[in-house]
Amino acid sequence: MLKLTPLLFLLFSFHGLVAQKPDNFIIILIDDMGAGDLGFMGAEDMLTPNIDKLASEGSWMQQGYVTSSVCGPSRAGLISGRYQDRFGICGNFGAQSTKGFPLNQPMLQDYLKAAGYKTGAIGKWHFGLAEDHFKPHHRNFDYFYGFYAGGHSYYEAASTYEEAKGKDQWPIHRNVNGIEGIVDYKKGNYLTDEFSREAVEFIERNAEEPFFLYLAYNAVHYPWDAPQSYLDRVDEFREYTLPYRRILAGMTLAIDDGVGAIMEMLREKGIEENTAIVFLSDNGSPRTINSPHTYNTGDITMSKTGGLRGYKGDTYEGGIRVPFIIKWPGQVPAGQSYPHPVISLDIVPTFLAHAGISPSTDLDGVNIIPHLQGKTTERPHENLYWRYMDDYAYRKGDWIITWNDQENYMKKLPKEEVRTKLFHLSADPAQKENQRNREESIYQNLQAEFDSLDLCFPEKEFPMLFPVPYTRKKEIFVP
Ligand SMILES: [Ca+2]
Ligand SMILES: [Ca+2]
Repeated sequence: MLKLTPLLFLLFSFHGLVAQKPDNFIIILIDDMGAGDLGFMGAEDMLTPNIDKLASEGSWMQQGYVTSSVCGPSRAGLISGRYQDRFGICGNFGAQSTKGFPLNQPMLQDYLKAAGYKTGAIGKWHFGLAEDHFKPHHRNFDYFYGFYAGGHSYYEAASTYEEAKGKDQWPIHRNVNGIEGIVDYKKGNYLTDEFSREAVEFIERNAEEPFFLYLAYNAVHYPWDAPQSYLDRVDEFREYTLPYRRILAGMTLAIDDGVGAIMEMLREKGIEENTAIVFLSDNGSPRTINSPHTYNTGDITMSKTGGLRGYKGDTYEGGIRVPFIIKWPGQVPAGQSYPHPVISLDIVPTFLAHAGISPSTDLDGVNIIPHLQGKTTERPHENLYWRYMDDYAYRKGDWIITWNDQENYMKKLPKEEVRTKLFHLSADPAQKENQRNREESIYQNLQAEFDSLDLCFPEKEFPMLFPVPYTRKKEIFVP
């Protein structure tokens, strides 16, 4: 009997006997972009014509969440479709860490490569580097161009790890088909432009295949720096009073150019209509230079939260709600702003559903397409969970509870006195009115649901890769 590979099977099962290839998948992940940092989301001082166009040609998520308020855990949730606390990731793998993303937890590319997709990762890896098996060329990425650690200089890269130590100038790798290589990086080249160029070339090379491209810019993360050419263009666009807002605008424009170049290559190759693009940030605005040292909504920092409370590192909305766009011709309505909560966990199940792949484990996300198409008016998620070290949040409907250590270190409150707050997000999206005293039973209900989930993590087949959060398995913050 003829044995079909999963991909061939898919072709026949989805399209009858017409050998039409499945759609391509691109994830464009930005590092530390706030919900107030894009033109179409209301940032009048940001020049983002290509990203704005992407949003107008697709749907953008009014309540687009990620699973963590910092880089590493957020990426782990996105790439697995599961809350990363399930498999022990509740912190960042630093450059010196001996740990990495668990081998027994599938990532999106593991599924897609097995189904015949060409897989490419470009940019920041951040899933571990201490052992070979943590690295992208051993995790089913046919092609990788980028760096393994969490932060990087935009203009310089060393050729050895010894040389790079302490400078965030890690070697830039180009790994092809399982062979690791180090690039002779030309000093002065701007890393954002290099990643864009690599992404465009990956698409050009693989236009005939079904492909998956994971493009993880390290911009607009620290160190904040943009070449003069981008600064000149944003200066032409408008005047900036905050010098770092101007630099951020330049860095953002570089990403926008990259998005434009990717779209152009898709059109040139005639695959724009057959390619899904998800664009999102890994966490909210960082507290940065010019930061107001206040725990409340600032919106005068370099990066802006768009009026949301809190920043990167907080489980307030400003830390976990991000710009989030899906453009997918024929699948996702154009020009829609989708009102219900959507989370990065939904990307894996959405792509796998299209590719006809059944995941080998339960996923926390859902296939978002029927929701975006209006085939169901139900919310994709009734409950959502967040945990980052001591911080946590749990949303049920429009109620959310949240505990944040920022009040410990910013307001100098002893941890024991920092209380969990309750907000109603549709009535109070800026989280100004703590409703806990008025709605104690709602609070108790959400807290109990949060605890019952949180106490199960990590699941028994996974080690805890970071110190157990202080609040887990204790009830010291629950009166
Ligand atoms: Ca980040
Ligand atoms: Ca925090």
